Amino acid sequence: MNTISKVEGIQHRDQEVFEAIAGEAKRQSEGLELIPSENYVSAEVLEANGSILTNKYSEGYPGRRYYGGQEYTDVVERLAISRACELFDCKFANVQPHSGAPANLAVYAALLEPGDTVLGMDLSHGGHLTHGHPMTLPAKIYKFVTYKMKDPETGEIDYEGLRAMALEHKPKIILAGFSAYPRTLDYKKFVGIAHEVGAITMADMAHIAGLIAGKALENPFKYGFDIITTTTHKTLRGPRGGMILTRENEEIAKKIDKAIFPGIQGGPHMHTIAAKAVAFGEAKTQAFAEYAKQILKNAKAMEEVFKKNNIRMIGGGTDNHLILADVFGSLGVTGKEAQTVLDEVGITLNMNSIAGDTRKPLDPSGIRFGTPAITTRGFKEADCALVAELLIETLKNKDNVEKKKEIHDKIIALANKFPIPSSFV
Ligand code: DSN
Repeated sequence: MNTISKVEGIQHRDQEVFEAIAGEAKRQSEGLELIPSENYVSAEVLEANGSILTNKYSEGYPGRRYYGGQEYTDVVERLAISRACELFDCKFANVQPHSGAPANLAVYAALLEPGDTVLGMDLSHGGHLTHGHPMTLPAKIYKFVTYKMKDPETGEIDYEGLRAMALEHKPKIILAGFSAYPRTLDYKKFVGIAHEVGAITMADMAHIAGLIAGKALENPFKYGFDIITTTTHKTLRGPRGGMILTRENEEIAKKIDKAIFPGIQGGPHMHTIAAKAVAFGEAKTQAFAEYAKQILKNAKAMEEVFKKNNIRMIGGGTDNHLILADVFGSLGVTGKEAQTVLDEVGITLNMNSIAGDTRKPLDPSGIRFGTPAITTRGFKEADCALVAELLIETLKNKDNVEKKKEIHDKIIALANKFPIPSSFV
């Protein structure tokens, strides 16, 4: 398979789309990607994702499909399933979810009746929209109650509060997981509380799946969690997609399969499933384990620089791949201003609300950033410390055009030292 000729094809036949892809390739290559949920896939993942498997309809599951011609798609899906189970030490995997939101919806649909209760982390304390934000479909069907951090300065979860909520609301599912939380969770406590109230335990590990696969962070299954949902494109470094893992309960796994298809999805995206299989194969290697550990070391190096500059971090720092910094409280720069000015110098991250934020979500007090993507490019601790210095220098000089130009040149020079692993333009 020759990816170059494919792109020459686009270049010659559809200049408009080609130019947009080429522009994005340049942006990804010359800028520094600090959005903690983004990453760069390998050439092999990209190849599988761009393969002719996109032509195939495969409703159903391996060995029981509704359309003919499945001899190769079955191989691909079985490989993805068995590799996922080996990687995360569980018995069942559904690799069909198109992304994290449908994966979470499918678990709710599989295990809850309308009106049933889920206890998850509050969005403003690091949880995710799909854990019950009022504007989402699940929140219109099910009842969500939330727990919070005990103290945003340490990041420790309020486990007494969580237990009290569980005893009061008797949730069917207790959900651990986050998209903007920098500390580790005490999975044992979650499982203990769930057992007290007869709840199923679900971990949404979308952000940290790669860190768990690489054994840099602990696996919730080790503590008896029932279900894990995840995306496959963040730290796991696979294609854009989702996955649901069930530790050992076959009845739950069967309900989840039915909830995905025919419940909420139609034909699986077999090209993406092939790319997931390739990514899971990569995640089993020693090189990936080293990558996962380096992500954490790099985040610590950035934490040090933020500490040295007296910039407040929610949770006081990080145990994982991300940092949530209160730039409004510490530097008087809003999250939106920070995101915009950093884009100007070639650093991409996202504005983010922080616990107790007095500002609005579209112009919050915080920024969220992390190290998965730059670690893939080969950045080590000293490089990440330099990035953190440049980031802070930019915020301190947000109106100084000359200074920003100087920083931008430094960012391009730094980025050019670390090529992105795969791009077909
Ligand atoms: N959008 C993802 C993130 O950035 O955390 C979560 O869905």
